[in-house]
Amino acid sequence: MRRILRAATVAVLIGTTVLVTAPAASAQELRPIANDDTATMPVGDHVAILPPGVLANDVGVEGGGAITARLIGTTGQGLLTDFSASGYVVMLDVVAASNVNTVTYVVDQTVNGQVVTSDPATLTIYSVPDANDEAYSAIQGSDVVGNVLDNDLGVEGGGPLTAELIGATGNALVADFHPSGGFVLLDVISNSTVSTLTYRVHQTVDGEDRVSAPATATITWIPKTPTQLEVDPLLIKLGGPSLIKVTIGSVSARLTAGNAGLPGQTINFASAGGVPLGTAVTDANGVATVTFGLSQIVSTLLSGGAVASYGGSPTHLPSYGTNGGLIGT
Ligand SMILES: [Ca+2]
Ligand SMILES: [Ca+2]
Ligand SMILES: [Ca+2]
Repeated sequence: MRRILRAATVAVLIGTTVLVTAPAASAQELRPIANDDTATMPVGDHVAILPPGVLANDVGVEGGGAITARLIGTTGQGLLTDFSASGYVVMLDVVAASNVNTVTYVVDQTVNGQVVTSDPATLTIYSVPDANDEAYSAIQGSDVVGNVLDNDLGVEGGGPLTAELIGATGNALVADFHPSGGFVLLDVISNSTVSTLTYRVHQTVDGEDRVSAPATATITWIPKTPTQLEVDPLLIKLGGPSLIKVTIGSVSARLTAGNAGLPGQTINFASAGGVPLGTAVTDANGVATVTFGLSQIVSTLLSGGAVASYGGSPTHLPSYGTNGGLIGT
């Protein structure tokens, strides 16, 4: 009697109307009830359903022992690597081409000293797009352009992937976030440290909208203040074999933050005596070079070397005078 009432409750939960009549239940009719389950698996990835797993919505006979799950069979291309009595299920999509996999199981339970078994139930695992995190970096005050879908994977045979922004953190302005996955972030206040964009991926598969788990793009903003600004003696070159014949020369400075060059930054060059040598913008390697003429060379030599500075404050080389000097032979 109790068991029948519980069965009716479950049926109502899944939206079916059941008329409960009340036959006298014999001991043999007291069996656990296994209810179907669904789960999603990122294509090319895996799904793990932690205990109670498939048993979470299953019903044991009251007064009986613990219910346990027992595998009957599977369909689909996914590789079932774990199926335990606790209801724990792990499936891998080793072929990265799954669409729908099923795992059929029954529930066993000891009731009145006898093991009784439910009717089979099926866990249906739908493959969904695999959204993966990614990382970008950009210099403070600049912008970063990227595409969150670049490293994401769709279900084979499904429609195109589209990205849906579900959250953003940080000071940078999200100037664009397009369903194609493309985004533009602007560090308009030039002091961002980290920005994140959290999104999910949609794909139409078999006429259904399959939705990925959320993934996050993390943008690390590199401080504009360089951690290192150096004039490399090897980068200081004069155009002739001797001082007398020098007509032109150049000096370079390398701007770095961490281990990376800082491209696109303006470096000011001057002699130590304050005579400007010019300005130059760092290249992809963070190196800026100015070329200067004879009078500047003389001035530079007389005042003891070249100095590079960066930003609004005169960031003179801490190593000036050793590796900051102008070298000429
Ligand atoms: Ca179940
Ligand atoms: Ca991604
Ligand atoms: Ca993944």
